Formats: sequence, C-alpha cells, structure tokens
Amino acid sequence: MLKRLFLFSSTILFLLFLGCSGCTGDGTTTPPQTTTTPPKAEVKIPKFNRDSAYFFTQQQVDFGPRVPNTKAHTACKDWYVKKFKSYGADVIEQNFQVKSFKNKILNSTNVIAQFNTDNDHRVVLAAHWDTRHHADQDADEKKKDDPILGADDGASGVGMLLEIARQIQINGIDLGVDIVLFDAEDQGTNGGAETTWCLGSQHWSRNLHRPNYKPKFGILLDMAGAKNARFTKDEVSMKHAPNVMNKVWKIAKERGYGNYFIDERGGPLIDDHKFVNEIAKIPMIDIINRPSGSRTGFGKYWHTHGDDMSVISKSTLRAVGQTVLAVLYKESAGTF
Ligand code: AHN
Ligand code: ZN
Repeated sequence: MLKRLFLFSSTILFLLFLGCSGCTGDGTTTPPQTTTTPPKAEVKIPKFNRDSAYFFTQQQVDFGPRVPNTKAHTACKDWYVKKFKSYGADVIEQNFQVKSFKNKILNSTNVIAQFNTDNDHRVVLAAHWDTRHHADQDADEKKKDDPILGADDGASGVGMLLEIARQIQINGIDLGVDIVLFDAEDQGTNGGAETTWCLGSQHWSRNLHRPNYKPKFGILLDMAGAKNARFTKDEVSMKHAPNVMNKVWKIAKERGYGNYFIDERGGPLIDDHKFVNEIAKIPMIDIINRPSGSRTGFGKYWHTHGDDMSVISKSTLRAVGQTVLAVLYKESAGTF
C-alpha cells in the first residue's frame, strides 16, 4: 500500500515536472525550445586515392591488349584475382565460352570479387575488363586490324574498382559489395546485332553468382577516366534506375564534381547495364563519357590506338571514384 502510494505520487511529481518544463519559477515562461530531430550521424567516407587508381590502370595497360584467347588476357585476369584476394575478397572466376560475331570461340572469364559475402544487403559495381580486338575507328587504315590498349575503354573502370576494393579493406564497410569485371564486352560489331556486344554481362545476368541474388542497385563504370569526361544521364539507366542515377549525380555535384556529372539526358546506349537491367532485372546505371559534338557519341580515342594512358586523367578518376565510394558508404549507413 505504501509502495503504491509512493509510485502514485512520484508519477504525479514527474508529470508536474514535465508540465512545467517551460516554467522559470517567477510566473513567466521561456519560449519553447524548437525540437529538431538530431541529424543522422554522417558516415565517414574514405578518401579515394587517384594515384593508386591511375597506377592500377597503368598496370593493366602494361599487359598489352587484353583480348580473349591471348596470353595477356589470361595474365591480366590472374593478376585481378590475386589483387582482389589480397584485399580480402571472396573471388569467383566465372569461365564461359561464347561465339563472337566473327564466329570465333572466345574463352572468357567474368571475375567476381565479393566483400562481406554473408551480408544480404548488397550493391554491385561493374566494369568490363577485355579490350577490343581491332581498332575499327582508327584513322590509320594499316592499323585498323590491330587490337587496342584500352586505357579508358576497359582499364580505367577496373582501376577505380581496384582502388575501391583497397579502400574497403582498409576502412571496412557494413555492406555487401560485389565487384564484377565483365569479359567479352567489346568484341561486338557496329551496325550489327546489339547482342554481339556485352557477352560477359549477358552470361552473368543469366548465371548470377549466388542464389536469390538481389542487390539493391548497381553502378557500371565504362570509359569513365578520361580528361574532360562528360557523364550524361543515358536512356537505359533513366528507364530502369532513375532514382539511383539522380542521387549519384547529386552526390557528385555536392562534392564539386558537377563539371563531370552533367544534369542532362543522354541518348540510348548499348552497354553492359542494358543486359543486367533487362535480363537480371537488377537496376544498374552507367557512368560513361559522352562528349558533346563527337562524331561517334564517344571520346575521339574510342576504339582507336589513341586510347592509351595519355587520355587518362587523375582528376577524372578521383571525381568518379570518390563519388562511388560516397554512394557505398552512404548506402551502408542508410543515408543514400
Ligand atoms: C557500342 O559500341 C555499340 N556501345 C558502347 C559500348 C561500349 C563499347 N563500351 C565500350 N566500348
Ligand atoms: Zn569499346
């Protein structure tokens, strides 16, 4: 009984106290404090190292053209596997054979590096790693049949993803991240069937590397490391993943990279993300250089021997790499 009385009276006192939170004791009241919900603690975003991404790009180019069925192709693939393992990833080599439009069997491998493999909250990052077997856009007729180095068309995207992998190992992340390097993207024919391109992403989309795989979204990097790159919002990305694309562009702009990430619609595009969206139904955007006023819609170096290290810019690598890192860490904290 006494206990009850005590509980009762302390409750009354507590309520009185609450009721008088604005009282000063002299009959006047202080203005009520405006209650603001505390901002969500901003997650710490690691610094993307552009020198490192540049070096990783250079190292791939140093293998020479990475065309399926060549020694350089295999050697470079083995190097990726070793690198990703050294960063703590669970790596899968997804081997497959496909026929090119020239009816050649291409021995190909998608390289898949998984971070935090048991986390079901996942995001997928991708780039193609093969380089084109011929320089069909080159002005020099004698060199049109030779394979290209693909510094931007291949290596730069992977270079940035390797640096992201390195940052994930150093800093850790509360998110499942899959880095997928597509093979046999660039062996297609202009003006022919769309499906002659992106053979690795078509294969992966039909043979996802884990059961019930449902990453929240994906980001593809393709020709995203050149000087003065201009990333517009392509039709395929805006059809399948407009929210992702708009948010990524906003994050880039907030970080001062609005000169690269242009708030403008780009035309249609055949690229790996098209097949990932259409076949695997994973919403994936593409960050790809679409210079204005170019004859082909891509950089001048596109599918020429000019696609060497001289077109690569550390500033562009940082703009893209830092933006993607920010997206990942914000997603891990629920603030993307
Ligand atoms: C075509 O060339 C048809 N689409 C662009 C896909 C691509 C080629 N990305 C890099 N090389
Ligand atoms: Zn290409």
